[in-house]
Formats: sequence, C-alpha cells, structure tokens
Amino acid sequence: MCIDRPDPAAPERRGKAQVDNPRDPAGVQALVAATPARIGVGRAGPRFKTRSLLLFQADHAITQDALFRDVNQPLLDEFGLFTVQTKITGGKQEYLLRPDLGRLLSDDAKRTIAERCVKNPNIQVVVGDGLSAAAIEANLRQMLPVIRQGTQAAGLTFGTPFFVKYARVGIINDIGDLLQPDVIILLIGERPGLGRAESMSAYMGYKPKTGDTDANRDVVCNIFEGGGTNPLEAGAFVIQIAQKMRKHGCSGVALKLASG
Ligand code: B12
Repeated sequence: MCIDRPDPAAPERRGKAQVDNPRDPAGVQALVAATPARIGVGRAGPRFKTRSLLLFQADHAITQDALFRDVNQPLLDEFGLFTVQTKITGGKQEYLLRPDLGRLLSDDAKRTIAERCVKNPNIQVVVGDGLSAAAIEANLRQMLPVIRQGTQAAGLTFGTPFFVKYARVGIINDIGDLLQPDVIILLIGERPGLGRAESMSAYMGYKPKTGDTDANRDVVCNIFEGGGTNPLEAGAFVIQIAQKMRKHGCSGVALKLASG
C-alpha cells in the first residue's frame, strides 16, 4: 500500500483553479494562470482546502531549504571562487539574528582577500549566499560569464572574484576598503518568497567604503529565468550600470541625480 501523496508543489499541480461551481470556469482559470499569487483557491467551509494547505506547507519548506542550505561547493569550484566568511561564527541562526555581523569581514577573510585578489580593478565581482543558496545555484552559471565577458569587451579590468559566506549587502563596504575597485557587483540570494527561492540580486556601488549606505548603492533585483529578469540580460545590464557609475563618478541616489 502506498500512503505517499503526490508532490503538491509539482508544476503540473500548481495554477489550477479550485473554486467550486464557478459561474465562469474559463475566466477563473485564466486569472489563476496569470499570476503566481494564491487566488481562486476555493474553500472548505471557512477553511482552506487540504490541497491549498499542503501546497502552502510545501512552499514554506522550499523557502526554509533555500535559506538554511549552503551553496553547492562544486559550483563555486567550477568558477574558481575561494570562500571567506563574515564575522558570523554561529551558523545560519546567528546570521538571521545578527545582520550587523553579516556586514563585516572576519579578520581571516580580510587577510585572505588582501593576499589573493588583484587591487584596484575596474570591476570587482563578489558572490554572497545571502538569504537563498538556491538563487546562486540557479543563476550564477549564466550571469557570471556574461559579466566577465562584458567587462573585457568594455576594455575594463576584472578583479579576482570570490565567495562570501553569511553575507549581507553591507559587506560591499569592507571589500571596497580592502580592494578599492571602481565598482563592486555583489551577486546575492534574495529573501525567498513562498515557493520562489531562486531569485538573485546584483547590488552595486561605486568606490564603496566604510560608512556608505544603501543610498549609495543600486540594485538589479528579481534575477531568475522564467518570469524575472533573465540572468543573461541582467549580466549585460549591470555592466551598463557600472559604466554609468564610472562616467559620473558616483552610484545610488547621486547617480540618479547626475544622470537624470
Ligand atoms: C527586505 C527588503 C527591504 C527591507 C530591508 C530591511 C533589512 N534590513 O533587511 C526594507 C523594508 C527596509 C526595504 C526598503 C526599501 N526597499 Co526593499 N526590498 C527588500 C526585499 C523584500 C528583500 C531584499 C533582500 O532579500 N536582500 C538581500 C539580503 C541578503 O540583503 P540584506 O543585507 O539582508 O538587506 C539589505 C538589502 O535588502 C537592502 N535593500 C532593500 N531594499 C533595497 C532597495 C534598494 C534600492 C537598495 C540599494 C538596497 C535595498 O537593504 C538591506 C540593508 O542594507 C526586496 C525584494 C527582492 N526581490 O529582493 C525589496 C527591494 C530590493 N526593495 C526595493 C525598494 C524600492 C526599496 C525602497 C527604496 C522602498 C522605498 N521607496 O522606500 C527602500 C530602500 C531602503 C534602503 N535600504 O535604502 C525594490 C528595489 C527595486 C529596484 N530595482 O530599485 C525591491 C526589489 C522590491 C521591489 N520589487 O520593488 N526593503
């Protein structure tokens, strides 16, 4: 006897209208198919249907997996990315509770980066796990080569890329202080939504340094295939932004004001 239920999160089981006896079945189905939002789910008395509840729980599990898992080491090896760590020492639990420590490089990390990386590149790419390992795994393979090629095609120098474990966006400042690049591009996993774990962001800053805030940064967000910003296009786009930053000598709000 098999007591397993089919996977409620399987693509073919999503996107089906569950309203009982709708007046316009095709209309409800078209609405449901048009969005990943949980609409047209029907109800069992005042409660969710079992199917909605199971999908909700499955999607929550996908989110937790993306958040608590480490980025696949062979992927980092494939791109020759060495790993350094922030000041987080107590695993993901501490990472979630202490964003301030995720914005600072450990002393070991500072030493390793200073030893292994080219100084003063035009473009410095850094990869960080952030809030989703799945996001890095889904997009890095496509996006990193495009950034590298785009940098070379623009006649710019490409710094030594590396991986930061337990990273927050503010880590850009410490790296800027150490390597003094023109532009840092930090590829980092976004906070996962329910069932949507593969969304990556590229946070960028011009000559970042201690004391800079998000007002000094720009972000290309929602990078994923099939509905988000395509990673190949995003790779080309971040190079355009980097060139704009270098032309105007600034980033973030100042860049908006300078470039109109
Ligand atoms: C969480 C979040 C926030 C939180 C951040 C709080 C915190 N300490 O974590 C709050 C609610 C404060 C916030 C505010 C804003 N946010 Co917000 N945010 C997000 C969200 C949902 C997740 C970000 C994430 O996972 N980051 C990765 C983790 C690892 O980073 P972190 O180091 O933990 O946290 C930093 C970043 O999240 C960063 N950040 C958050 N939003 C923004 C927006 C910009 C323009 C920048 C440069 C940085 C930034 O601030 C945190 C502290 O440094 C994204 C949605 C998405 N799809 O990414 C939107 C998103 C990034 N935010 C967005 C916007 C527009 C804003 C605001 C400008 C809104 C406003 N008009 O005030 C402000 C800017 C605040 C700022 N930091 O300067 C947009 C950016 C669109 C774009 N391409 O420019 C997004 C994509 C949402 C959206 N779809 O519109 N945000």
